[in-house]
Amino acid sequence: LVMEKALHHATEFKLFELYYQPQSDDKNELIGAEALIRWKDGEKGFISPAEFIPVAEEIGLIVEIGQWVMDEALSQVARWIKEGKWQPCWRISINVSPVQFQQTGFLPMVKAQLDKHDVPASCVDLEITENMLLNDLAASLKKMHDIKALGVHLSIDDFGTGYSSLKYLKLLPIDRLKIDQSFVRDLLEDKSDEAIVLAVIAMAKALGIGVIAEGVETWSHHDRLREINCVFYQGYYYGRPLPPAEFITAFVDNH
Ligand code: G
Ligand code: G
Ligand code: MN
Ligand code: NA
Repeated sequence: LVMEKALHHATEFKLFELYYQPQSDDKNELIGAEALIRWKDGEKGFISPAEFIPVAEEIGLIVEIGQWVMDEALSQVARWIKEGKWQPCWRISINVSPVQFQQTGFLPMVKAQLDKHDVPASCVDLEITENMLLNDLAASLKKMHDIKALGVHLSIDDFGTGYSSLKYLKLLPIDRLKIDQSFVRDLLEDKSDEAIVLAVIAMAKALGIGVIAEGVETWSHHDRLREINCVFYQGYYYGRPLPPAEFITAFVDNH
């Protein structure tokens, strides 16, 4: 209840921030960034989204918060494009909650945000999770196709941890799979995890879908992933999520 009240307050007064984490390719070139919400409470310090997003979903506030995230990320990227800090081929990845995706207002909201901001739709990547497809596959598929028709990209976040069947993969208009960090973490020690990552990369390639490995923390992980033909990467090894100005200093200005 305390958390609910604080969340209402934070949403009303826009007390959230977005941090940006770099995503790169096998030549170590930037290909985009994931926007990650941060909430700094005066007393408690940073409260993790892993803690407050589920509460926001439960009380429906996630719809408003999700809209704020999209508005903020697109204003930021529009500014960066104007300042020559963001290349049009880079993508801004935005996390979408299943609760948000299922709203009838979701597609109009995305469309309105694209109209409002000077950002090409092709710069936008929406991260959805496998589990949001379970409720009503036909309706979800239609919504995904409508989103794609706007020119926006779609990724499956935390791939491998959900319940989706492989047969959906060929149906879904998906641009990228984000291999969950749990598979990447033990890649070097655990033969099964390595086999899974290898299989996902091969399968995605055959289906014409990109793959991004998440949670890449060390050079050894990066090196092994390269050996098995992974092309896109994200993780602390390349960079942690940072506030906007620091993101630009670290990953754009100094490259
Ligand atoms: O950034 P961090 O590791 O603290 O994120 C924890 C969890 O919160 C992750 O599952 C991440 O996807 C989620 N998350 C971070 N930012 C957002 C956001 O803007 N919207 C939603 N729906 N989830 C987010
Ligand atoms: O669920 P999702 O993939 O959106 O969550 C992304 C979360 O993973 C973010 O909160 C981010 O802070 C975190 N993250 C990003 N890179 C790494 C990493 O290399 N290691 C770990 N442990 N977490 C990471
Ligand atoms: Mn994500
Ligand atoms: Na993920």
